[in-house]
Amino acid sequence: MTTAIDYLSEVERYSAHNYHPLPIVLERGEGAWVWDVDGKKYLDCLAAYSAVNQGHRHPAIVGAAKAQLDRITLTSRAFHNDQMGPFLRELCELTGYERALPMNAGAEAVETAIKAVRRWGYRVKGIPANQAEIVVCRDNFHGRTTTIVSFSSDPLYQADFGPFTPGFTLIPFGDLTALERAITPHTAAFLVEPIQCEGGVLIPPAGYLAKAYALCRQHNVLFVADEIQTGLGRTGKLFASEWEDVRPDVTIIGKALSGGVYPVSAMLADRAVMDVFEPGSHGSTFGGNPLAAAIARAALRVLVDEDLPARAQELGSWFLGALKQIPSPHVKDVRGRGLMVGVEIKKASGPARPFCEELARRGILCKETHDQVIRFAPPLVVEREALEWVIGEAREVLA
Ligand code: IF1
Repeated sequence: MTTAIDYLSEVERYSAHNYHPLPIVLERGEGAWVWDVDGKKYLDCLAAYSAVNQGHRHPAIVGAAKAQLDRITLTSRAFHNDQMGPFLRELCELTGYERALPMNAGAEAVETAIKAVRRWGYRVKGIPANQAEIVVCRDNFHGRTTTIVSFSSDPLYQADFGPFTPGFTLIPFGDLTALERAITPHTAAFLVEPIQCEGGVLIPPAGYLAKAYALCRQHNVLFVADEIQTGLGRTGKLFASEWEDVRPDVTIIGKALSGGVYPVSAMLADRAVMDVFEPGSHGSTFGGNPLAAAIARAALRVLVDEDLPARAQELGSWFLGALKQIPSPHVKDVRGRGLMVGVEIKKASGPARPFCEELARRGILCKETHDQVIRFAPPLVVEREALEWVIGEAREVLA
C-alpha cells in the first residue's frame, strides 16, 4: 500500500525543491473540510490561498464543469465559443466594469494589467516612449513571472533571477506621502493589494485606499487593485477596495473566480483602458476557454446565491473578536477583515510554523506567512461550529 511517506519521498525525489509544505498528503475535499491519505480529517483554514472561497468541490461548480466537459473544452481564441461571452457579461454585470479580459493564472492577469496601463500611459496620457513608470508597494506579492518579481522587495523571490524589468518604483505600503512623492509625469499607474495578505495580512491605515485613489485621480494615474486574494468575498465585500468605497480603474482577479476547480483569472476595466488592446497585442491559448468560462460562471453564481461576502463578514468579525479574546503570552497582534485573519506571533516566541504544525496535528490546516503570522482564511462556506472548534483549539495551542 502506498503510504503518506511514499508520496512525500516521491515529491522529494522528482519535484523541483521550490516548496516546503507541511507533510500532509490530501486526497479528498468537501466544503471546508479535507481528508489525507490516512483518512484523517482537517478543517482547511488556508482554502488554497483563497481560491476555494466557495468550498471544495462545490456541487454547482463541479456540475457545471462536468457538463461542459461533455460539450467542448478548448477552442482557442481563433474562434468564438458559447461560454465566454455569457461569462464576461455576467462578470461585468456583477462587478460593474465595462470589459473583462480572461486569462488563467493570477500572474498572467497582473501581467495583462501591466501591459494595459503602460499602453494607456503612452497612448492616452502621452508618456514618452518606453518611459512609463508603475508605482508599487514594498512587501507586495503579485506573482512570480520575471517582470513581476522585478518589483518584489523580497530577496527570496528575486535572488539570481535578474536581469529585471525596469519601470517600477517601490514605496512603503500605507504611506501616502511616499505615493505623492513617487508620482511623476511619467507615472502610468499605482498597483496595490488592498490588504497585503502574503505580506502578513497587513491592513493599511484607515482612509489609505481612498486617499491613494484621490491622489491617482489628481495626477491622472490609474489605480490598479490586485484583488486576486482579497477579492470575491474574502474580506466581507465582493472586493476589499469597497471597504473604502474605491472603484479602481483596473481590478485584477483570479483564484476564487473558479472556486478552485480550474485556473481562471481576469483583468477588469472600462473601455478607456481596455480598448488599448487591438487584435494580436495580447492573448493566451487557454484564456477564456469554454471549460474555464463555464466553471467561472458557476463559481460567480455560488458567490451571489449564497451571499458569501456577507457570510465572510459576519463569521469573520465574530471569529476575529473571539481570537482577540484568547489570552496568550505569544501573540503580538490579531488582525483581519472578513475571513482573512492573521495572528502575529511575537519574535521572542519563535516563528509561527510550529504553531501551524500543532494546529495541523489537531486537524486545522493553516500556513504561516512571513515567518511570524498564522493566517486563518477558511472557505467562506465554513460552518460557525467549525470555527468555534478552531477557537477552542487555538486557545490551547497559543497558551
Ligand atoms: C505560490 C503566496 C499567497 C496573490 C496576489 C497575484 C498572485 C497571488 C495578491 C499570483 C498568488 C499565491 C501563489 C502561491 C501561493 C500564494 C501566495 F504565498 F505566494 F504569496 F496567496 F499569499 N496576486 N498567491 O496572492 O497568482 O499566478 O499564483 O495564480 O506562488 O505558491 P498565481
